[in-house]
Amino acid sequence: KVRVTIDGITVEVPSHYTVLEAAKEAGIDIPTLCYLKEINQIGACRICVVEIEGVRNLQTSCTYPVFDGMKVYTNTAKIREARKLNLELILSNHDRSCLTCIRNTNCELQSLSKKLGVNEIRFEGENIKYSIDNASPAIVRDPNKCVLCRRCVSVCSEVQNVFAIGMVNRGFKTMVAPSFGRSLKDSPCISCGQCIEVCPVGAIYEKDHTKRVYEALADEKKYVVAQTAPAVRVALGEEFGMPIGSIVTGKMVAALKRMGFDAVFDTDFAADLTIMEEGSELLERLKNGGKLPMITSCSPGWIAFCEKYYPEFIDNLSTCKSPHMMMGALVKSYYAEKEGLNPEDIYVVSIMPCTAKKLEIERPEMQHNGIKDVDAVLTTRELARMIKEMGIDFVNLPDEEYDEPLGMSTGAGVIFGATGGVMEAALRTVADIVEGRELDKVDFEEVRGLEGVREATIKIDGMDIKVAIANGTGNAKKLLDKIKAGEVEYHFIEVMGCPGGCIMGGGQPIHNPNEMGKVKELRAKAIYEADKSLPIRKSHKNPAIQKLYEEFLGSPLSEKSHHLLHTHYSK
Ligand code: HC0
Repeated sequence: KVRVTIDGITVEVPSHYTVLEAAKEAGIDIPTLCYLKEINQIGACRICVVEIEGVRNLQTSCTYPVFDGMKVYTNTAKIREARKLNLELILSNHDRSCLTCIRNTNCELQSLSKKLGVNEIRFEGENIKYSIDNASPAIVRDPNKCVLCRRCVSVCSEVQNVFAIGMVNRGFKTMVAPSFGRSLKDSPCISCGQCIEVCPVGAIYEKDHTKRVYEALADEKKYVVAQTAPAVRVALGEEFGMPIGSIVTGKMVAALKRMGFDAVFDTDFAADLTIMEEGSELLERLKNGGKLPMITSCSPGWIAFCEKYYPEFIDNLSTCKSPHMMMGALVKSYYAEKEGLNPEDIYVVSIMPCTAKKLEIERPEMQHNGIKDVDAVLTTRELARMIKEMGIDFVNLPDEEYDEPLGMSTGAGVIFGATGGVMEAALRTVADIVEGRELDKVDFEEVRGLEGVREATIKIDGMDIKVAIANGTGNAKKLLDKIKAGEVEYHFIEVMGCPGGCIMGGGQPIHNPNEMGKVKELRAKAIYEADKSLPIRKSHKNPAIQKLYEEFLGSPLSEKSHHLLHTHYSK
């Protein structure tokens, strides 16, 4: 440990700390812009500059290491002026159309301008007008808003190991972009949207689907169905100032009904259905020598990563479509039949914490007879925007119930939203089926947690089932490389494309990315609370699922199931 004095306050901190970390320990807030703890500590924006006694020039506190006896000043006139000037220079080359910006009122540049007392624009840069890259089905990139902080580049490469974007050109022409002037659409981008979550401004955001949903809602011929993903219910409230980790399922359903959706269903129902199909597929592969390890296929960011970087694992993927795609297929077949609706008149909107779902619904595998399973995907943020635009007082809404029959779900369905949840839900059902009785065990704590890669061995009917879980594609890479090297062997693997699973999807409410650890914990806690609060917690016990098999599908892996609920990805 070393002793450091910052603005007269002395603290003892580990010797590997930076000045910024030491200041935090001393309760001193140094403003930052490009800083992302451990991922992007590069001193690019020079907002966090400080004075260090005995050291020439101002230094960036996010990069400067502490030393014993160090004396630091964070709040002198010289520092305040330098920070303000640095910010003004960033603003000089920024498209300052704040009023119409997607991040208006939730922008770090905006709040920093206020904090540092910028009250006039003194300088103008070259302000080259770039075209907006909106060719990708999921992600839009606006270089005019970019402040070159490089957070997105770091997350894309260091965390997700995707390397879709980097720094190109020099001087005023410097920008963040895919290589060779390509669009994101033609880059290795997997549409996970983790770049959006860390962008301090409105330079990168999801492809808008609100317009097409407004149009569908206004079209009298259309029967418009909403379905809500597990992770949305534990995050949507944040957009309305509610505490992080609030469970707002009932209010969300009430809001969707007021918005004019004809039916509101729960993707958790389809998650239960996925467990029936995927659990059966696993047992089938175990019994008949099928391809192992079987790897979950519900995260479209992960699927895109697998296709682009690990095609040799494509046959390991479960053939199950992701739950919301299964729901779309069922609404346009089972539900349409039941209600006497023409599938062509049904418009399915998935409310998702995910940006890659926008890519997924466009895949040719995800349609039948030219009719798409799902027509639009709204992120949690887009739904919140629509609720606000429609003047709905979300916080004071009563709790309302999903519609039947596709609104009934279990605790196993809801835990899909957190890393390890699909695995746990599958184990709850597979264990009962293999043992041939209903086990008391519901919680499989051994697969929970937030670490990037986890593994466990689960004993079921005397058999050792070896499982692993990876969240974030960078962690998936670590796991797959070990499997390829023959260092580890598993029967079943869950991979989710985003670190933390869907609760941390690229479509979720945006907070200061340096506080996301806490956000992740609180949202995950809420997911497991939601699970505990439900009367039924195993997918195969869901009466609506049982009825679906009786009335329509026959049995898991039946011909009809294969036709509607399964697919194949090709190399
Ligand atoms: Fe997920 Fe899903 S759990 S991917 O994370 O499997 O997005 O929340 O909706 O489809 O159910 C996201 C969340 C889903 C799907 C489910 C799965």
